[in-house]
Amino acid sequence: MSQFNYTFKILLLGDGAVGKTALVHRFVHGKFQKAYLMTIGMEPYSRYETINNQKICYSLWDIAGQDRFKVMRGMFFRGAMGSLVTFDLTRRESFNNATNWINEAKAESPNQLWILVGNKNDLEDMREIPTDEGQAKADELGAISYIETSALKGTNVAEAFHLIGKTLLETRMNV
Ligand code: G3D
Ligand code: MG
Repeated sequence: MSQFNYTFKILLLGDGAVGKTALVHRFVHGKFQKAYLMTIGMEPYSRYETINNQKICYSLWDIAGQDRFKVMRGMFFRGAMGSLVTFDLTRRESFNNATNWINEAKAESPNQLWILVGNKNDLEDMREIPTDEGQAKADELGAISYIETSALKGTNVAEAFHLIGKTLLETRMNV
């Protein structure tokens, strides 16, 4: 028997350099690391928590964003229950591409829940995407939420993962 009541497979998606590895690292290890190696293919992480007396394993799949890894991504996407679709608040292109990311992931696991994450909100002077635009896109594409984070400062990072975890737990416990 598993020591967990639930294991949630959650993907980190988004263009290269939006901060996926920094976010997952912040959530799992509680700190920001200055220099990251570029993610090759996929890097697995896990964190365990008890929510509503249920032992949860977050199985986090940090997916490489670069186009050259595209061929191998489909197999990582299979069976995903949730995604953090991440963009960089200071780079509009990464915001536009969020649509492609969720479409690509939903093609493999259509029933997953996802949230739209605008990362690097510590760089307020360089911001290109206003909050209401992020919120509008999340609503339009059917995300359960829009959240702005800073992996550097730690702002809203745990909240983003918990939002997915709690919603998954509620939907699983009610079936
Ligand atoms: P990725 O996994 O999406 O490819 P990384 O992105 O986590 O490797 O981060 C890419 C770059 O953005 C890194 O900078 C990292 O330090 C920076 N970064 C990540 N999150 C934040 C954040 O919240 N705020 C700020 N200011 N920077 C962030 P380098 O310089 O190493 O390329
Ligand atoms: Mg990475």
